[in-house]
Amino acid sequence: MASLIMPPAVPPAPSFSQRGFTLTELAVVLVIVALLIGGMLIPLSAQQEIRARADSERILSNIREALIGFAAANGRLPRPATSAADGTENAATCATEAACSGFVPWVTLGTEKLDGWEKIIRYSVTPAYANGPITLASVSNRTVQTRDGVGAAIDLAVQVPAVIFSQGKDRWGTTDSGTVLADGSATNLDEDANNAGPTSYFSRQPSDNPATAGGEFDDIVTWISPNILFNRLISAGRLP
Ligand SMILES: [Ca+2]
Ligand SMILES: [Ca+2]
Repeated sequence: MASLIMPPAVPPAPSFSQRGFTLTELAVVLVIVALLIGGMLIPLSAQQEIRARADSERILSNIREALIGFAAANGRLPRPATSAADGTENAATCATEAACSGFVPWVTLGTEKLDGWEKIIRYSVTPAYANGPITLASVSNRTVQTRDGVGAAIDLAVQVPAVIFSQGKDRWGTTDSGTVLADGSATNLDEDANNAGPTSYFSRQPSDNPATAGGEFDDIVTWISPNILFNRLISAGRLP
């Protein structure tokens, strides 16, 4: 009788949870945990610094676009802000180069006032581009230099209508409430030049080394190309 023959007992297969982890698996898990903790321990200050820098670059880019839009709508660039507390453009035309160098007119432009370190964004514009309508004959006079391989100052951009920059995390800057922050270095010549303006600026790789040419540097400098500006003004029907 076939029904009396019992099938052989099959032992249940061990489930994953029952057999536990092998030493190899544990080692892999420990390595992954170590990597995760290591990633979190990349100094928080360094992560914040990277974020503040990226924020500042995005803000400067937005402001540059807003300036070009303002020029398309008005035929000229705006003058700097009235003051650290008043972000409307200065009502008075710029009588000097220095009068056309100050803070970005954030209210007039509808842009951010502060960079990633809560410092007011700086702005310097050629008076001829801010006091009246821009023509194809308008000559802009801001310059941006950098440092070559041996540390000499070389031109990066000349005849620039406007320069927009952040003074970075350290050395110089103005807080939201208008407090001017200390320079704090006798060797940061390129940052000193940016702070003083009004027509010559530096854009360089960041450095904490006082002995490097131009000294310590963490400013983020951007500018408007005259040719892009002319192009946009022609597209807007502001120039022939
Ligand atoms: Ca700085
Ligand atoms: Ca200095």
